[in-house]
Amino acid sequence: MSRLDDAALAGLPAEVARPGYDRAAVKTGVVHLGIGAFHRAHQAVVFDDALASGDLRWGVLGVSLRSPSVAEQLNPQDGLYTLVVRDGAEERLRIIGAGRGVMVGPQDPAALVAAMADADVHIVTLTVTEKGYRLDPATGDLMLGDPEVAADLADIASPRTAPGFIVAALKARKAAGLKPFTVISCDNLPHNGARIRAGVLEMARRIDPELAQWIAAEGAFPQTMIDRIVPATTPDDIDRLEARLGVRDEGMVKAEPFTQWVIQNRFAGERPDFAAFGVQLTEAVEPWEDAKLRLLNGAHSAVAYLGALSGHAHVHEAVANPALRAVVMRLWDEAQTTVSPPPGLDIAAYRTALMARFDNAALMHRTYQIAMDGSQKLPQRLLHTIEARLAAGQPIDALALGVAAWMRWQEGVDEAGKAYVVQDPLAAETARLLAGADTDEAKVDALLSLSAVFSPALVADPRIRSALSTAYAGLRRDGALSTAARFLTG
Ligand code: CS2
Repeated sequence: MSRLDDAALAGLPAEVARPGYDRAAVKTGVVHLGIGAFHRAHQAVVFDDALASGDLRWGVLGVSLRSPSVAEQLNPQDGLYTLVVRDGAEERLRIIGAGRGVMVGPQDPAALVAAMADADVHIVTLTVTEKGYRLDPATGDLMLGDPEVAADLADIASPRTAPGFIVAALKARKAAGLKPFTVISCDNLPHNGARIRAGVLEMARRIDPELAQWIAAEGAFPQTMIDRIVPATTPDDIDRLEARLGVRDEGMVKAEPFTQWVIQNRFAGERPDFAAFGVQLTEAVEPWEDAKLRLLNGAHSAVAYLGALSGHAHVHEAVANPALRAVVMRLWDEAQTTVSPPPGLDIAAYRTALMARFDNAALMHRTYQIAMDGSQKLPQRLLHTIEARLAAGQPIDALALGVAAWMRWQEGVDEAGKAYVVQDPLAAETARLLAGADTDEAKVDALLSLSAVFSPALVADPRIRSALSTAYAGLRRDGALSTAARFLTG
């Protein structure tokens, strides 16, 4: 079967939307670090909209910082792929043409730095996941002990990390008399702009203080809130799409209809007319970010651990269980008192819409996928919310159950006795801590000693220890559904 590529576009079924602009005339204005499914279903669509409007400056060079797999999917397809939007029985197909190919960082770091230093590039976006920033999750400091960070500091001409590539490219731009590009973090991190800025400046300062000063003065690292549920593509999704397209698309992504991008109105140079393509530009991103991280992502993580432990493979199946749905509702009751909704956001309506998004059965969003990297996700999704609730003297039962479920998940065996791989940068550490403790309380205490996850102030609060111990003991003794069932009546 032949692959999707430029030559195949004309022969696609009529209902498939496709680029109406001259792809050969597109320039590369954006470099995206970490080209996973999320970028392809979210930011790339906005740049594709910009191209479709006739502004041909916004082609996207994708970058993988590790594996060549996305390059192998997209490069033979002239950078093209299908966005499959699923809602109930409805499925809409659109070919995204913004992609200008994919480079694999480790294959030729210097070539990537040169590409990022090109005068046509105005924006560098990132989705490198929480751990890709090389920042301590609890303190936000650059992890100088990370061997790849150390390697970047020793030889910035041949970087390995996301902050390293940004520093190296900014260094080259300064030397060439160019402006910096705007760096737009699109990961679910609180203050994502300030975080990547701090990491980049710290690294630059250690390499060349003048470079750091220039970046601080001329660069821009806007804060963003990004939102779209984009489950990992499965081989079955690819086969089904092939049957509809008549060509094979190894780079397809699937997503829900909802999409939102809020960007702080701060740029170092050129940008597309974002507002014309549905992006919200504002000075105050934080209220959007808090609401999204604490309501959507907080509930997602809690449901992922509780659901996966109790045998629910997908989010829509987990939230169809009344006890787990009740946990989500209670978690939202708890979290919503800690957020100040931005103008235009009605929390009650937001909650209703969110539950409908979780209920979208056509997405097949795996709980296991969301369960990944929990140690990196807990602070912004559940722990900051817990801190705010405790400071106000308010109960934290549902939030604590979410955290306890993460602790229980670290054991690597579900309630049916089935073993799974705990995918988390701290997995070896959590396994060691759990193995070294014998009682439920000791296990909770052992995990609370992870200073990269739990802040000292939180750990010192007896209320968190007791809430976690109760919830964790309940999970181990009665299982997730029975433990969750208390929220049905309470
Ligand atoms: C999810 C997010 O995998 C996860 O951790 O919670 O990817 C979530 O789907 C997105 O943030 C939605 O915008």
